[in-house]
Amino acid sequence: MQERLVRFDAKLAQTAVDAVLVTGQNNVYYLTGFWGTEGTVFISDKRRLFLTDSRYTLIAKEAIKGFDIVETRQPLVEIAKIIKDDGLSTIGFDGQVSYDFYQGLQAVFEGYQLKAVTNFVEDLRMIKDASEIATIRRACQISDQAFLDVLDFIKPNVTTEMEVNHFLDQRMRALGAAGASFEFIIASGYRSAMPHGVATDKVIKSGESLTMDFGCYYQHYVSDMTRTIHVGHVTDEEREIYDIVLRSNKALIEQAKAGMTYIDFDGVARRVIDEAGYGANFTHSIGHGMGLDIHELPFFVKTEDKLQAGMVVTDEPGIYLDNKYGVRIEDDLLITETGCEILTQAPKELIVL
Ligand SMILES: [Mn+2]
Repeated sequence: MQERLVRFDAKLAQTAVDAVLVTGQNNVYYLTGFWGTEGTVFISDKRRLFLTDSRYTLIAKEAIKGFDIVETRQPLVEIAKIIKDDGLSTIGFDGQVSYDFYQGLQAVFEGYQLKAVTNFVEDLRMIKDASEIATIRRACQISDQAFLDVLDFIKPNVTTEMEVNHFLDQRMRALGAAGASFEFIIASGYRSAMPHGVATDKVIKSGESLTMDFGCYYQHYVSDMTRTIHVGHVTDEEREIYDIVLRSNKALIEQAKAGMTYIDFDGVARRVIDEAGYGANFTHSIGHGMGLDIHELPFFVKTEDKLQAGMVVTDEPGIYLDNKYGVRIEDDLLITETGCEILTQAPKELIVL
């Protein structure tokens, strides 16, 4: 936590504001270790304030080090009082706050210049430290185990998508997860051609494919994994499509490392699918960063930005054939100086149940 505050202070020194107000729950947690719905952080070069109401004061005093803890139900008003004589002129805030909140800021901090510093903390969160990596690794292990277990649970022509959804959710909780990290995508047969087809009451039939995109929260961090399996039997075309997607996923694992541009990160995987003639059927980005949020920086828009060691990102190529079926395979990768480490270890050679 101290290391994170050191990085925060260094970024503050390089940014054209005198202080930053942090209000997002995950960002507050990242900086303080406090988890709760009511927490506000204010950091300038003179002070570190943490403000919460009486429900959380004891928790905050136990969890937080290096901040003055202030009990109040009006955090903004209280901050304005405390910093009155600090000589600050520009206050940074998260540009993703609501318009109502912004109006509140304007009223309370009259006389200060307010400046949106969107992604100030999210930029720091891109590079994971050792404890974050250990937590994400455990979240991935829980998903890996749930995947192995669901293979025994699925009965062709009997089990529904929703039952698979519930099984994965409950199994991961039993293994220590706090819950699902997003609304799972459990799509069988023709529905698997929808990249974001959430579970329905449809029965999974023999001869169909089944895409399961799921993950859990473990100690506030996420896992995010996709496996596609076939049920009953598999055609030559299905085998071929699966092989292309798997080769795409693996090609990226081979090459991903710190220093690679975002364009290349997407391009390495996409090239395999393009060359096989299915470029038009790979309709989404190769992946995204993950951590406290299921989707967080970096996002692989086509820029010359470079991967950095300590990023945790997904590698999730797919091919979707409308009205037929689709295949996606997703792993979570830790980027290192020399390559990457695969955090999701569930089998991904073609499985036919
Ligand atoms: Mn994903």
